[in-house]
Amino acid sequence: MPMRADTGQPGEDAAAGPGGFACGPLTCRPALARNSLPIGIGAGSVKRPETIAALNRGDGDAESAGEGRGHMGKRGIQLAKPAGGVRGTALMAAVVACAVTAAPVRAQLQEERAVLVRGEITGTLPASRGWSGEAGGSGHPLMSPQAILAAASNFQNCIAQLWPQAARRGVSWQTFQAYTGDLEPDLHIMDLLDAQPEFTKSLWDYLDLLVNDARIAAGREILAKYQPVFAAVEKAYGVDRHVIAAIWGIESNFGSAIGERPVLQSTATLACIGRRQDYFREEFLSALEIVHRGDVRPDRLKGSWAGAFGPTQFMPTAFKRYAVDFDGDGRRDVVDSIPDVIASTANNLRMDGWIAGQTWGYEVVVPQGFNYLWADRSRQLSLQEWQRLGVQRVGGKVFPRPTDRAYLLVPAGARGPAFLMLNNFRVIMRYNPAEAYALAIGHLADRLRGEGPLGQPWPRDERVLSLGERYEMQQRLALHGFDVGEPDGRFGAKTRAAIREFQLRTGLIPDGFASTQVLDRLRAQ
Ligand SMILES: [Ca+2]
Repeated sequence: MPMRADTGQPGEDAAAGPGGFACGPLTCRPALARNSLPIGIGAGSVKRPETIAALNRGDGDAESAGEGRGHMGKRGIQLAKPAGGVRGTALMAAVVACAVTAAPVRAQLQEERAVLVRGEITGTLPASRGWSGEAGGSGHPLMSPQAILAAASNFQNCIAQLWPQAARRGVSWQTFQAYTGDLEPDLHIMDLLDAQPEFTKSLWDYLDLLVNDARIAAGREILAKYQPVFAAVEKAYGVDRHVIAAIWGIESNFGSAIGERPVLQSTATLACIGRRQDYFREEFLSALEIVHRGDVRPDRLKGSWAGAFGPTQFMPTAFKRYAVDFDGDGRRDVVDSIPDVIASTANNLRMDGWIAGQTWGYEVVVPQGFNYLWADRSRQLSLQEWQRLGVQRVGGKVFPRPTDRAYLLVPAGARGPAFLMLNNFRVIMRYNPAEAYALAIGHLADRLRGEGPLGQPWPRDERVLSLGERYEMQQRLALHGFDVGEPDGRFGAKTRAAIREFQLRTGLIPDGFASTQVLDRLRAQ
């Protein structure tokens, strides 16, 4: 679910580290939506959608999004059938005008670059389930109840106005009519778009959920069952089959958690209502192209609330860029054709810069007294240069390609495991721009290949900061003169850099990890 188009700077940062991950009781999603990636965690047992997502946006700060804020006990404003247009249209116009003039520039920029939360656990609520009627957690003017109601009342007009654009893409009037004629908005998606869970999961809990014995076993079965296809795809695209299988496993739990929301309805809703309309207009029009060309059966074009579909969760625009017809039936069916799913996912990674023969990264041990200022994405050294600095692979193994360049990542700070990340880690992050996500993919791929668990423990006694505490940390850092952007509770590159500087100034190890210790120090200052 490449939400790449939306992110601007893929891989800008991650949900890992300071931010934690937003997770429901059973699921977690790193960043939003590879767009939103619903991670199919134990979907079979999930009775209600739990979205998790910590996404990055803006300066790379991770956004947490989830269904969190309440699908229970909400007032549930009944949205009557979209009633006519004139009043609603006028109100909508007023709201839009307000949004344009009042929104801070930074918020606008963030919006442009935000990654969406793609995920949701699927097979859960029917699309007709209601919207809470509450304002979204983003505070965006287009997410107020009034704005949502106004936009919903104008929904049919909004869709009808997209016809000329659809026609320019080769969509026939017959197709347009057939698939938009009786479309209704799914307003529950507005709650999902703006949910901001107060509590997030730690990176280790997130990895435990995603990379476990059941998923490893299922992945090995998939690799064995489709061995000839994986081999042919690996040969054609040069992408490691274990990484493809890992993406399949993390995105949809090997297809068992794909999402039940009709993609046309979800993307149409988001194209006409709420704060991400420009982004989703492209997705909606691309979804129309897909049904017009007949690549995916219309009744099978279902997915997450953000519109990601199929076992590896392609967004419609990503489908257009990357999908291939590997089984030669003339259709690029990334839902029901396993060869097309595997090859399209490989093609996605290849087109994003995958280097054949290179792995994603290595778990490494950092020497005593190491200068953690070197653990920075901007410091790229060859593996042999890292070795000269005393950084070694876990278990004393050698680096097979010592001239590959890598950066050092300590996602849970100096007390947790360290990793040297190669080019292909960045490629995985383009699939879904969250460190936690990419780390889960890489680690699951290693496990599918037969390697063991990580060699170093996580600092499991570290408590992940709540949303409120993250706001507070940013505010306190800003009070001390550090640039964290506008405090928003989302931790990314800027906040991490500010934490490092504060750690240096106060004699702590400058690992950039947002620990409770750092917060305590800030409070004591
Ligand atoms: Ca095909």
